[in-house]
Amino acid sequence: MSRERFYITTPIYYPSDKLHIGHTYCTVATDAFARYKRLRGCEVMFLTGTDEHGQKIEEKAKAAGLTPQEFVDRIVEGEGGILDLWKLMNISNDRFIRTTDDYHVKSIQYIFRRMYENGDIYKDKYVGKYCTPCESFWTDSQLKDGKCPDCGRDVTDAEEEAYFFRLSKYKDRVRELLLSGDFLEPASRVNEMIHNFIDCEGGLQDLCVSRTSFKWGIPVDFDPGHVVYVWIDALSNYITALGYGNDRYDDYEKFWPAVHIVGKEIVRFHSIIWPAMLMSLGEPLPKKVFGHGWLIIDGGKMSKSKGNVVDPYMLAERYGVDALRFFLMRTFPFGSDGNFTNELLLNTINNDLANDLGNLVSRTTAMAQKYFGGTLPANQAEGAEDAELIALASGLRSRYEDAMEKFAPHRALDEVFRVIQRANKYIDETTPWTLAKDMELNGARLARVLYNLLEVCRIAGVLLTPFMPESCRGIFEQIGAPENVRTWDSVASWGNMDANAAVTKGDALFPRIDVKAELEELENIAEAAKKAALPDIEIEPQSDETVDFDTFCKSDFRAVKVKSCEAVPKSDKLLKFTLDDGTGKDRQILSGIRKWYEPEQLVGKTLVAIVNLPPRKMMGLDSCGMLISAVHQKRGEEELNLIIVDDKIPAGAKLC
Ligand code: ME8
Repeated sequence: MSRERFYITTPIYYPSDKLHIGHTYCTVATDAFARYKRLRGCEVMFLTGTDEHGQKIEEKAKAAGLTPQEFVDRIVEGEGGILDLWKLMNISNDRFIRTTDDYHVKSIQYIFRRMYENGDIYKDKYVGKYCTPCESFWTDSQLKDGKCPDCGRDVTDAEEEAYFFRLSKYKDRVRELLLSGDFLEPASRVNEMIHNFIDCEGGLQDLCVSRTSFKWGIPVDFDPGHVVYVWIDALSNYITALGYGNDRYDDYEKFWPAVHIVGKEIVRFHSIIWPAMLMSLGEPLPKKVFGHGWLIIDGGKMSKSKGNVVDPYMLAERYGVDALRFFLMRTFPFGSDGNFTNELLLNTINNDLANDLGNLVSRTTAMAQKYFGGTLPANQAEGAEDAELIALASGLRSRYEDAMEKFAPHRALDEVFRVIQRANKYIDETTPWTLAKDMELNGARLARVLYNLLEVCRIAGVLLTPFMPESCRGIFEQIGAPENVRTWDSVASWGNMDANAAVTKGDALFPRIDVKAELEELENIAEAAKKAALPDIEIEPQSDETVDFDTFCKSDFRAVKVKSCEAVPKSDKLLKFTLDDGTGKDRQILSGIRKWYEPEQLVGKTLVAIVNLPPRKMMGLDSCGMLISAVHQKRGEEELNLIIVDDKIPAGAKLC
């Protein structure tokens, strides 16, 4: 009998920047589903990749002084890039597609041509707004206050020749699909799609699928001025990666259709446009689209500009890949949004992993070592406390399966942890350390208690493997579980652990975290990252306000020579200058530039001061005028440079 096949995909991500915890969340979830299906014996194809074309990438590459291909290569394959991130996160994808791969390009041209030839793609005019300096087309909804969203300038009405996909033709079939069974989940998204995009005013509109205003895309081979506009290019990856329309792979018949795991903001593309494209091509429709929620921060979206993007590399390196994978799956119900906080992360690691799971394994293995030298005797005695634990653990696999089949990993984990917590309670109930006081009398009972605990560790280990592959391997090694009891079948029933397994006590699987200290540290790291993301040098924009010449002339700027300069006691900002201003009398000015200068280095220098400001007191001292500095921001911090002029300028010379 051939094995059940299962094809699962993540979205293909834009390599326009480093990926963040949100992308990691989706990929880890998809990885857990893929590993779960493999554990069940399915033949799995797990695909992820990158969506590399489009105007945004073209612009970013230009700003970085690179060709678009060089730019995406760096983000995808470069050090610390997307491939590295998935390797670090232990992602088990079978294939990785890049939309710039030759075979994909060829397939897209084939798909586009087929849809053109069957009449579902036609040429028409795209009516929009055009920004001449940016050479960009915009739709009305893209404009910001009626102006170009990039440069803020006026736009003009314009037309561009473009190809359109006859999406409207598939309206009824798509509606039917959305309403059928569980094609789109969570179910709440079905009404949202129908209401917002199909039964809305204007109904389902045809879709613009080509552009002539930028170059970074797959050329339409029969009309080379056009490039295929993103969604046909991107969505088709799910079949081109199997060999559809190319001879690179030959897995289409074998694996299609897929389950698509996507974020909620692209559910529309996957549940409406993608099925309609497949209908046009006469191909089978996807098995399912699951729209997961967003990880949000302080109630809002993560964004580079807000400087609150959470870095998965840093968290995985600090707390462990498995701990991070686990946290993401355990904490946020998969279909809903979840608020990410460092505190939640650290507390989940401490409570679930260090306390509940880690303690169960370490207490069990330590006691098996201490009381029986690592191997339990065959002579074991059941007790009254056993039944409840065994019943709960015996039914775990089917409850877990139910949750995983419904794409509810948080619920599957909840079931596992209920059993782990019950086992910890069982330790308190059976008090093995008391039993150990009289081994002759209670040795057999103690052996059974420890066997039951090892068995819970094993069952939990098997079911946690899709989430924490490495840590579970560690659990199996410590409890001495060989390969044949690490399988899906072996957790269908209780008691498959060998009674005489060799238990070893290893290192703590999940060290406890000092939450307070770590929160501070994470705060510092975030601050530093925010700073690093700031522009190197920033200068204040020039003023729009004009000043009339007479007013300007009233400001009396003079060259002044520094006779002496000293720090003002008790002030960390001020320097006190005694200046020769050409009048024959000393002038005293206080200036807040101590941070940038040593007083002695300024003595003898010729500076510029405005001398007709009213005198003011600072730290009890008179300051008569102000020294002029140039100011700019360096990585978000103000920096001042005194204007130091040529020493041949005599003291008191007027600047005008
Ligand atoms: O949309 N929380 O790529 P993309 C949870 N190239 N998930 C998040 C997230 C967050 N804060 N931020 C991103 C694209 N994601 C297209 C897809 S598919 C044919 C083309 C995840 O780089 C989520 O899965 O913007 C979302 O759908 C995806 O990243 C978007 O990635």
